[in-house]
Amino acid sequence: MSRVALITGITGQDGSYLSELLLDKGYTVHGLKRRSSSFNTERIDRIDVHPRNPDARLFLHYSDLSDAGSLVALLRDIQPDEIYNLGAQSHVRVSFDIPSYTADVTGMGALRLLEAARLAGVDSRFYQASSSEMFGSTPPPQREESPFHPRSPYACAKVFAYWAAVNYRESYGMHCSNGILFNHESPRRGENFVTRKISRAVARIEAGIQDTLYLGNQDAVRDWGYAPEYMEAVWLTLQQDAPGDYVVATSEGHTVREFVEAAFAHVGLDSDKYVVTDPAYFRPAEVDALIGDYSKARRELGWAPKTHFTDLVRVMVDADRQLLEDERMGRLVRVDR
Ligand code: NDP
Ligand code: GDR
Repeated sequence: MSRVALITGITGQDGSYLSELLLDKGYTVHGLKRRSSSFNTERIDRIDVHPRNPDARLFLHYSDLSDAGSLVALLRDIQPDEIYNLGAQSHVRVSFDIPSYTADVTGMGALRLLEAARLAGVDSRFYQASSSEMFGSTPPPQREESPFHPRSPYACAKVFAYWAAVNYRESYGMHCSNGILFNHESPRRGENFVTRKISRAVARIEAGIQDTLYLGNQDAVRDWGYAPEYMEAVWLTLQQDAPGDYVVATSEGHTVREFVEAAFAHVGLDSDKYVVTDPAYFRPAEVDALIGDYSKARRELGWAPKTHFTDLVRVMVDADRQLLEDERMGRLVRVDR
């Protein structure tokens, strides 16, 4: 019998990579998708989910982390072995504009899903996508024991969700684990996160169809890893006999400015000629430096990052150059690079 997983946030960057990883391992994968007025499954469209396909092992269901009843019904019907809660309003800057919504989906959504699992009586392992943003102003290196000091509504919501997962573990003996993931990027990263915004702009500037890249704070330090490798750590977390909480990171810090310079240099351009600071992208409170210590993940999960900063920049810029080329040639673009 193949194992069964439920992924919330399956249409996002991480959900798309995780679903591919689980399908490769023989799982049957169920994903929660939101009702939207436009198509929102672009990242997973390469996987055949048509109900007429007798071999399909990926199934999508309309639901929402704000809708408790639908979550209970889904869990009762699917009876998953593993639940991966990746769904969230995940943009930190936007969370200052829609704080209540962010708290409801990113924070309360996790609690609703935990409670739905309990009420549905499923015997599932539970993964909560926690974030390095929870450390906020706590200086690096941040590890599992480092204090949380969230600096945005998003981070506050993630702290709530983190403790909800711990609480269900302690209260009901559920196998609930948190992955405290530091920033991880890929060609599938949303275009309004800084790395993808930069890689896309570099490709467009090189092609002569964009003049300027407007950015906010370029002094922030982040620990950027490669998303597909982080999904390996996510899966490994739920394969442990005992639940636990794990920092997943590369332990390398770079400023946004360094990312910008490396990306422009990769195509032989000087970033100083194209980048303009726009205070509109500043945040009411910034997180200055996040650099994770992933020793526990290395020790207990046997996980370590393989792709480091320079390669990550190169992979992202080259993917956006190719994407642009495909668009210009009118080729059918599959988002599977
Ligand atoms: P994305 O923003 O790419 O994806 C978020 C997913 O959540 C999308 O599938 C989105 O659906 C879904 N979603 C949004 N609102 C709801 C809702 N109300 N109900 C159900 N689903 C919803 O994020 P990532 O893939 O980058 O991140 C995955 C998770 O990991 C998130 O929880 C994020 O906060 C967390 N995380 C991410 C890190 C990173 O560096 N990427 C680092 C640490 C934590 P739709 O496609 O319809 O918008
Ligand atoms: P972050 O990622 O806030 O770390 O959250 P983001 O890429 O949005 O910002 C990283 C840093 O870059 C600075 N920055 C800009 N950011 C954006 N988006 N746009 C800009 O124009 C810009 N200019 C400078 C930011 O101020 C910040 O310091 C991501 C998300 O995936 C979260 O869901 C996740 O939890 C954390 O990573 C870990």
